[in-house]
Amino acid sequence: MEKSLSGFCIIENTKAMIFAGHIIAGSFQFVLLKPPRSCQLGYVMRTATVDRNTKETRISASVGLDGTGTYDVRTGIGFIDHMLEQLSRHSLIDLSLRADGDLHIDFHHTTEDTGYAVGEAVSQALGDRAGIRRYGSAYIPMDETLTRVALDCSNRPYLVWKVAFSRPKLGEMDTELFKEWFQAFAQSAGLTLHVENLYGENNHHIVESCFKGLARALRQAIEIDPRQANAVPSTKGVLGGSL
Ligand SMILES: [Mn+2]
Repeated sequence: MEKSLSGFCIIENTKAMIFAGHIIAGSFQFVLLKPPRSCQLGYVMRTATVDRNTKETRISASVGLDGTGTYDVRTGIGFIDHMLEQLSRHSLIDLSLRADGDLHIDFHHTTEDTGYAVGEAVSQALGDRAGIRRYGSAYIPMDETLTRVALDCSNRPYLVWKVAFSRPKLGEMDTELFKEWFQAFAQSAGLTLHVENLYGENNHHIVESCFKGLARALRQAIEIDPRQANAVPSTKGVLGGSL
């Protein structure tokens, strides 16, 4: 077995198979995925669970980065549930989320804190970020709407949000809160995240295309690159801390 216990690493590499493992929080799990034609890729499932409790919200978030896009989401805000289900489904990140927040005040704390919790879980599951593709981008059309999302799993949190809504509310949800969710997610997941709605009229389409774009871009960026499965994709050699 491989001596290195940190990050993604090749532990055996033959003509027919590549086995690789990822150590998260000291535990080693090994799962074989369906093999592509000529080789089998074995990945340790990259998972993490985050419990985040404040006087405003109590949240438990679990993610599986090497999942199938299965989800079990209950935040008490129907629209956020709908968006996070899209995020899971289109990123193939398995997501289990429970949030119990101060919705009697408004949706602000619960929206923002679910972004922090899910982002933190993603960051923990990424570990030292070795082996990932790092960058991802997507154009997402929804009827009359088109949105572009580009991101870098840089661990240098930064959000560019060029998204305008023509209505203050979608159902009970304040549309201004969507930026808060993306800001929190970018911060805790350690993403440089650029989201731009290029055009669109329907506010539901506009925000949903942002979440789907995030999902698709994230799916690319967190995928293991078999050409450099044991390397941190940075000339600095690290993707962590304040760089
Ligand atoms: Mn929808």
